[in-house]
Amino acid sequence: MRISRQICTGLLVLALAVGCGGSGQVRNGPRHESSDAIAAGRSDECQLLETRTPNVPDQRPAFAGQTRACGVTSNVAFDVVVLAKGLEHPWAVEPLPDGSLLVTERPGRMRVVSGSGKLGPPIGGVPKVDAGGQGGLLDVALSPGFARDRTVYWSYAEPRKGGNATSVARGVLTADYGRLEQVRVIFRAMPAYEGDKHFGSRLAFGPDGKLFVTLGERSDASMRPQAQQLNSDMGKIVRINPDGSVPDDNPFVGRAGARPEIWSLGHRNVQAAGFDAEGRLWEVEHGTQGGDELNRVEKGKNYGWPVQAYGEEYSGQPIPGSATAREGMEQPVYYWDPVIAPSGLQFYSGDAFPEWRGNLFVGSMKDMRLVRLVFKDDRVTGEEHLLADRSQRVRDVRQGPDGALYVVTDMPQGELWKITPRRPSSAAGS
Ligand SMILES: [Ca+2]
Ligand SMILES: [Ca+2]
Repeated sequence: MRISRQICTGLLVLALAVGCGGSGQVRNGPRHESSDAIAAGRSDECQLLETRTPNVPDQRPAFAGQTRACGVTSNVAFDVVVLAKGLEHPWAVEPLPDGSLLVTERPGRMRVVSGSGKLGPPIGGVPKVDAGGQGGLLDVALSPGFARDRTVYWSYAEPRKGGNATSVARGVLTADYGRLEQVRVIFRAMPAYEGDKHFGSRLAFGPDGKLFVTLGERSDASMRPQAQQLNSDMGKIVRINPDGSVPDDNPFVGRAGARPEIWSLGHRNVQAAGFDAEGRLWEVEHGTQGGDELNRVEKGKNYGWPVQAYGEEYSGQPIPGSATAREGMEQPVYYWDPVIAPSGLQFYSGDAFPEWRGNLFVGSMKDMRLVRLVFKDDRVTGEEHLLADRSQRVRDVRQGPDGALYVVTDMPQGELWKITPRRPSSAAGS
């Protein structure tokens, strides 16, 4: 091991953050290698968290630390309370001010679960969804003024002429949580398409009061090019006013042939988006195999898909016409090869876990865990995987007003978890 570590160190410039197996050797077992740390300009060694062979071993990151960060350990003791069970493919959890939680179930139901775990009945007034494949009732978000206006926003696969597409509706939640009233569809992504994949669909209100909506490119080869086309919402993040109208200061307002709601382009399928403590938008998107990405999203920028990407087709073939770096396109801040299949994110800012402040939590469906990322100067410097022992697909993670983290799992009998600091009286183990 000592010899291999020295060799790794010697090769660090070539190996960069894919580790010393970058030339394609099969690598087995845990390694204690220092290529990431040293390539990132540090003299300390670190243990890589990801030790599996990359899907595309000969691809090279654009900068040191863009993939395979050092493994880090929280040393934070926490309890996981299972607040609800038997949820059918829950897609989103949204904490309410009174300590209860709004949850969506993909077949088309929205419910409230009380802070003590009482599962409410389906809320009335939710329009029909096109449930099938990845489609159905998807995200939910509270109006920034929810305490006054009781308004709730949700995204869903809407049945349309010609197929379906992602839409956003809003409604006013009655005081008894029984119904949504004054329901109105405020946004319809265009065009419709006959398919059941890549609806995107996270909703995030910015500090500017605008609603950001993430949209997938519908997956099929015929639809992919639309991620680069400004006359389509596919593969975009859009920015709208809370009533669905388009803000005047969007980047493509007034450009002939461009849809004015577009904020950023070149996305594949974004199911995780949110704002950091500085009010900046980040997203995590599904790549093909070997290409999941973390991006910081800026106005009018192009994030590359399908002509700039890491990874390869599920067949193992190269992505046609794609390179890992192109002029004028944004590099991901971080990428995963192999992928984690990310959904849901939360920058932690609460008081319950001071050690986690500023960290980014991301759900992993494929590997069935909660991913924690540590940053320095907007680069990922550490990664930890939590809750892997539960073997459930983590679909969404949100911070409650109490500083607890709330997680839903995408299973036929999915669960809602509450993660809190370990009480002194509780048993050892997490
Ligand atoms: Ca949400
Ligand atoms: Ca990209």
